[in-house]
Amino acid sequence: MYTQAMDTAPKEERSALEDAALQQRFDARIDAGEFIEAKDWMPEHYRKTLVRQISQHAHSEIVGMLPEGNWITRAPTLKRKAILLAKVQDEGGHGLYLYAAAETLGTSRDQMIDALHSGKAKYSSIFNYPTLTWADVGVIGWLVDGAAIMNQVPLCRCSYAPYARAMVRVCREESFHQRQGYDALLTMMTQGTAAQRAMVQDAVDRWWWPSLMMFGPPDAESPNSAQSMRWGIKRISNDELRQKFVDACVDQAKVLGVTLPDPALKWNEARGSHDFGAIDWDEFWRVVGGDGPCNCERLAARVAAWEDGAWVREAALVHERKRSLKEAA
Ligand code: FAQ
Repeated sequence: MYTQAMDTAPKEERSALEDAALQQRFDARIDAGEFIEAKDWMPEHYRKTLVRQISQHAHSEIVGMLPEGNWITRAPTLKRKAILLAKVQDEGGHGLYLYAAAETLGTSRDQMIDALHSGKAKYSSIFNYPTLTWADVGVIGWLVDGAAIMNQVPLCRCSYAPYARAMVRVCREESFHQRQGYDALLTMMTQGTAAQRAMVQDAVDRWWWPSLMMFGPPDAESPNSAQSMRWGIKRISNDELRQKFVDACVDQAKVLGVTLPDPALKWNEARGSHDFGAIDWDEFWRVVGGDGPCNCERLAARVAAWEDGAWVREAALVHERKRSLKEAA
């Protein structure tokens, strides 16, 4: 399929001296906080890092449609069904903005989808957990979208402009997603039965730790962070974002009337933040490595959706051929 990439002169046509000058100018622009556009020169490593992160992000959005999509037919009211339908559709849209942003870097949609389907590309660990009850849908909105916003607001200032622009729109929509989840939980906690309140607490118990893992490994064990921060791709570190998320959730949990499942969670006056317990990083790496509760199911669903959609892609191509023939005539 087509790509929107715009490249500068091929590498072999440029001298080492020219390359050094381009690199110097690029570094100066990054240091000055300027945005880099698709047509601008950029180092190959910067381009590859962006393709990796943006495509992983896009994959996360479309795989992320699956756990919640599981509940569309079983939403408790028409209002909740309409909200959930719109939310899942938004996630598909986020995937599209992000694939389009990655395409500007010279990689095709087909290459990215291939990498996902063959298991070469990563997507967020969080979507490999099952949605067992309706409360899980609310908790995904509150915690998973909440973590996503915490991580993604700084990406609106990412040095690569097409990614930053996509993130502005994504973040606006994510904040509605977070609120609808919180609202669904609040309804169950304040107007629901004891069984519904227990269902919410159970969902919080299962999603809390995986939500903290969404921010990625600790800074000291994050191989990409230092360079990505130097380039202004990431603006705030994995650990700092995780801490901000924990601090924000504590009060929200109090208002909801749920307990966060961490006995070590407590306010630390000296740090002005909450201390929290140890994250099970073995579990995180197992899930990232493909051995989570739903990895096989998620990938199989994506591959099946791709195969089932082949006729739509063929029809779109035939339609486009006919349209351009007509135009030429
Ligand atoms: N899951 O060196 P770092 C959403 C990998 S969207 C799986 O720290 P980096 C919306 C990482 O890729 C959620 N893998 O890496 C929604 C790297 O592997 P690689 C997705 C993870 O890139 C809500 C390795 O570990 N959001 O939720 C994870 O500097 C509800 C070492 O890590 C984004 O993608 C993980 N959790 O930092 C949809 C945001 N964490 O590639 C539906 C953009 C790390 O070297 C319903 N991405 N890894 O082989 C980012 O901000 C960054 O890429 C991080 C990771 C922070 C995720």
